[in-house]
Amino acid sequence: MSNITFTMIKPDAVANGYTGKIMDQIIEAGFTIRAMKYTKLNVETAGAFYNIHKERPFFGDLVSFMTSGPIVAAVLEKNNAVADFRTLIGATDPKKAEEGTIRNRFAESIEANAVHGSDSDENAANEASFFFNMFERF
Ligand code: 3AN
Repeated sequence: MSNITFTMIKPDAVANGYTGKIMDQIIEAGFTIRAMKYTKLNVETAGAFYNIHKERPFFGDLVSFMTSGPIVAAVLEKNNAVADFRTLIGATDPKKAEEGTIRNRFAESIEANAVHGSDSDENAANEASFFFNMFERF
């Protein structure tokens, strides 16, 4: 059972004005914000963040999409955070995301899919410390 997960509101959702609605749905679902920032990835930082996907055919497109505009990064706390957050956001492909999930409500496509959510406790810890130092987490 993990207590933290890491999320990003991706450039599509920020540009479409959904930041507030998405954060509201996250908080309503019982997550507490432990760190948050509005920032923009560049080719180097996005490439490092998605390093595990570097051999995938969509890697180049993913990096250019994720650097196309500002994002909101956050560390969230809740019991069973990783699994519960992935349930809240829905499937990677919004066409397959369940009704009412964040991706069902706000995502455009499998690439522009509104939010990121860590897929394991180990990745949650790594991703949180990639974005936030100890003075930025409360
Ligand atoms: P998730 O974000 O649901 O954990 P991953 O880790 O498989 O999904 O993929 C990371 C990101 O790569 C996705 N959020 C999505 O933006 C992008 N992605 C995944 N699969 C594809 C695909 N087939 N085509 C384009 N982009 C993809």
